[in-house]
Amino acid sequence: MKKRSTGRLTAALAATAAAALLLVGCASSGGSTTSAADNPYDLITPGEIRVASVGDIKPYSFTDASGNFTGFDIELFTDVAKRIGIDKVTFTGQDFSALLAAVANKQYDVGVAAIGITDERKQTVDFSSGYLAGYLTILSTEGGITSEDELSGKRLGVVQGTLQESYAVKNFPDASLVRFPDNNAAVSALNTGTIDAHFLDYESAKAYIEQYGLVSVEDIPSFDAPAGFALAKGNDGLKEALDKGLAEAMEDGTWKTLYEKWFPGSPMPEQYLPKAEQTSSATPTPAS
Ligand code: SNW
Repeated sequence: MKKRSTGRLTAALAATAAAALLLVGCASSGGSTTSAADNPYDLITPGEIRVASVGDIKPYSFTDASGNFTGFDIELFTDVAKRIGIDKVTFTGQDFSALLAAVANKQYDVGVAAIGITDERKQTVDFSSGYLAGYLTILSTEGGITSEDELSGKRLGVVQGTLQESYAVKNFPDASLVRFPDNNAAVSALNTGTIDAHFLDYESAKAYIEQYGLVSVEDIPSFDAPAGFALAKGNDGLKEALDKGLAEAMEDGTWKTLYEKWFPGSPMPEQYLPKAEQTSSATPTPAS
């Protein structure tokens, strides 16, 4: 009796063990259902978003005195991540020229750095919907060039891989382009007279103007390439979630609050405001 029951127990244990093995097999090989449920955004580390950014594009994205990332893009992304259930977001600085490849290779989950959405870049990565549209600015020194017409024969700085670089190649063929890894290096070169002008994003130009007493020469509209969050191609789960989170952040006024905080005095673009505010500000102002 005792013996028989032990026998049954052994058989039961063996069956349980076999079932457990089967489950392990499922999870490791055909485990897409299990892992998709645990990691719906296909993140490198489930529950955490690893972001590649740039540390010297103030006020979009930059590192503060303690080395932490902050700025409009950083706070907006962190807010959107929270809305999709991710509280842990880690930002790492990269040269801009390396950023999209690093996202495409899945070294990072997302790229956040005022990255303009273009068809060319869409060959490498996917983008969320746009969240910011503005100008590209030519920056010079007091007493330096005063218009883009004076660029001929002058040394113009650009950060490698930016829209400014491709714009300059196309539109300023007579300028001699000097490519830099980042804005800080280019602005030092401008301050020491190694280059005659630097071409960068409007709000960063404004920040350097305030810091060094530099001068804005020209603002070139870049509304056809609004900034978006970059992510690896085909990660539709993450893209759809980010788009939904972004739309919510725009509709409840969070986007506007962050815009006013980081870009004070800049003209308020209408398309990212809550719908009710778009309608009212779209109403023509009576002339009188
Ligand atoms: O195209 C603009 C957009 O309209 C907005 O003003 C934010 O900046 C842009 O996305 C352009 N940004 C540059 C680019 O995408 C430089 C980004 C950078 O320096 N990290 O190449």
